[in-house]
Amino acid sequence: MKTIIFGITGQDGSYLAELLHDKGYEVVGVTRRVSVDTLQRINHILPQIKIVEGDITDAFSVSNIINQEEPDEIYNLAAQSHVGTSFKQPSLTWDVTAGGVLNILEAIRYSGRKEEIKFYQASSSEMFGKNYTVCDSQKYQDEDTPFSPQSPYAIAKLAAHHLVRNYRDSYGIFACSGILFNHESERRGEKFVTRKITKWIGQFATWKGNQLFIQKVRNQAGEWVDGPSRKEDDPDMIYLHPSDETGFPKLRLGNLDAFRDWGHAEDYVRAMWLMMQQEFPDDYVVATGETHSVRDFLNIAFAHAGVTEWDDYVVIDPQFYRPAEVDFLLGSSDKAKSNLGWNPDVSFEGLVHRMVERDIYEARLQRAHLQKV
Ligand code: NDP
Ligand code: GDR
Repeated sequence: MKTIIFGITGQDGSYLAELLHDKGYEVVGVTRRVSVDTLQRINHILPQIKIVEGDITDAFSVSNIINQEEPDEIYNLAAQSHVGTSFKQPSLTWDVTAGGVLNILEAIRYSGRKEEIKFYQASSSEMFGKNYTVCDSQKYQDEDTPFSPQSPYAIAKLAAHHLVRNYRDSYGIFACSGILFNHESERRGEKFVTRKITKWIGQFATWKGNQLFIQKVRNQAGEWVDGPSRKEDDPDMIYLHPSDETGFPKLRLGNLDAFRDWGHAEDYVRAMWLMMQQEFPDDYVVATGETHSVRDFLNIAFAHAGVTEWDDYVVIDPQFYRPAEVDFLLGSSDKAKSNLGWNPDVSFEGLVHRMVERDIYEARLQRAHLQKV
């Protein structure tokens, strides 16, 4: 079996490449030319996979790759995937996240092998936006919940979602969409809220050799007191000692009251593969069935690093608020559970703990390295 993964350098792409390689697939990953190294997440499996250059907004490169490689399965994980950024770069988001999918579908349609290629599209819970279903006073989203996208990203994903269904119905292409709820990991992009938090904790933990978290600090009078001391003139910085000239910048976040259904990416790429092994293509919600606020995430992440009161470490910054917000996501994966036999293995707490531990470890490693050079 041969597969093409668009978006192989991303969080999900790296886990999916590992999974498919372990299952014996010949894996071809598509990467675009950028001025920095984007291969960090797949460096460890590079010798076992093939990398080709392409960009999903370039229809010619997409169809050339599909024609030359003759894959059995194509996974499209490529997107401008940051919701906040989509408000700032809506046109680019549209071209990549919606237009790119059309390019792949058209390339499959005219490949001369459309009956032999299976296609997976990464749809998103963001497509539900503010909508949810209510049953027995329980709020949730499933495959029957109407969509109400709230951002250029979600609108582009919804256009792509409809394209996939349309190409399935019109041309008989085995095309399916996974409506995946938020999934994170130690490899999550650093601009998403979960990783932003755990990365900050890791950096702060190792700042000046801080044995995170020092709950007792000296105040101006030289007495040991609870919590970080602050210089009056700069409330955005943390000073662990009154004599500190330079402080550590506080963690700056936006809306802490948004609720998300957060799982681990390793579980979610397994669901993608399972969808592609079915006799008929279909769309599936993939979620844990639990919802937590950003505030809950902060509570567990800081607690795991030894801090129960994190208010003094966090600043609410309006620049991280979005023009329109999605307040509540909680997915029901009953269909995926019964049809695919899929269940998540990693709990919410387990996810947060893994991310915190890895970021503290990596920050310490980096610090140890810096001390040697
Ligand atoms: P990432 O942002 O980590 O990865 C996105 C990938 O898309 C990267 O490999 C990126 O390449 C690639 N890419 C971006 N633009 C282009 C382009 N023009 N041509 C080719 N490749 C491009 O996302 P995730 O791994 O988290 O998510 C994977 C997919 O699933 C995305 O489509 C996302 O929208 C969707 N999704 C994600 C969820 C989540 O919670 N993670 C939930 C629901 C849906 P580069 O490295 O060069 O930037
Ligand atoms: P989301 O993820 O928008 O759900 O999209 P993100 O982690 O960006 O935001 C989650 C919630 O946290 C709030 N928030 C902040 N978000 C970011 N990024 N930075 C902050 O500082 C911050 N402070 C608070 C947000 O407002 C939001 O409510 C992710 C992406 O992976 C999409 O590609 C995917 O489709 C969806 O999940 C499902």
